[in-house]
Amino acid sequence: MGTAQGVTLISEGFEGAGNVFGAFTYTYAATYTMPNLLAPAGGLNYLRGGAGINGSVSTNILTLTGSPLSLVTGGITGTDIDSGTVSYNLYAQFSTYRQQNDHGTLSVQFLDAGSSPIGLSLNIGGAAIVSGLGMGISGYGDPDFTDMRDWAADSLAGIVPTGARFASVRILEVKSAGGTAIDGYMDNVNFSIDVVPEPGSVALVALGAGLFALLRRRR
Ligand SMILES: [Ca+2]
Ligand SMILES: [Ca+2]
Repeated sequence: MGTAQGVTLISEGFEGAGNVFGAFTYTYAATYTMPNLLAPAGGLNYLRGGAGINGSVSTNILTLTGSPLSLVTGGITGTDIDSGTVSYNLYAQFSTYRQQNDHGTLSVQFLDAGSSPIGLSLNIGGAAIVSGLGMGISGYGDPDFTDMRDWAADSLAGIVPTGARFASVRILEVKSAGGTAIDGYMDNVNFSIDVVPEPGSVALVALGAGLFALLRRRR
C-alpha cells in the first residue's frame, strides 16, 4: 500500500472566465432556477448545455479538457489500483429550466493502459434526477414563474477497477423538443480518488471484532 493521500482530479465550480469542460455558463442572478441551497454553495455561476435546435431534441457533448485523466498520480500507483485499494468519488449538482426537463449527465469511463474501456461508464445526473426536482417561485426576476426548479446533488462512490490507468470524462447534454437552449444545468463537479486500507487488513480487523463479540457473548 502506497503513502498517497486523496487526489482531486476535477474540482470545477464554473466561477471563472473559463472552465475545464469549455462550457458556457449562466449566472444564478439570471434566476433561471431556484436558488442553489446545497453545500458546497453554488457561487455565482453554473454550467449550461449550449445551443440546440428549436422544436427538436438536441444533444451536446462537453469533453473534459485533458481527458482521459491519468489515475497514476499524486503518489497513487498502478499496484495500488490493481490491489483494489483505490476508491473513487464522483459528485455534481444538477438543475434544469422550468418543466422542459433538459438534462446533463456526467460520465466517467475507466480505461486500461491501452485505452480500452473497463466495464460500463459511471453516470450521475440525467433525466431521473432532473424529473424529480422540486419547483417553486425563485422570488426575483421579471417575469417570475411558479415552476422554477430546485437543485439536487448526485454522487457515486466505489473502488477503481483492477487494470484501470485512465478515466475518460464527459458531459452529455440533452434538450427536449421545446425551446432552443440545452438547459441541463450543473455545478460543483468533483471527481477524486484515494487509497483505502487494504481489503485484507479490513477483513482482519472485522474478524478480530467479531471474535471479541463472540467471546463476550459466551461469557
Ligand atoms: Ca458555481
Ligand atoms: Ca431548453
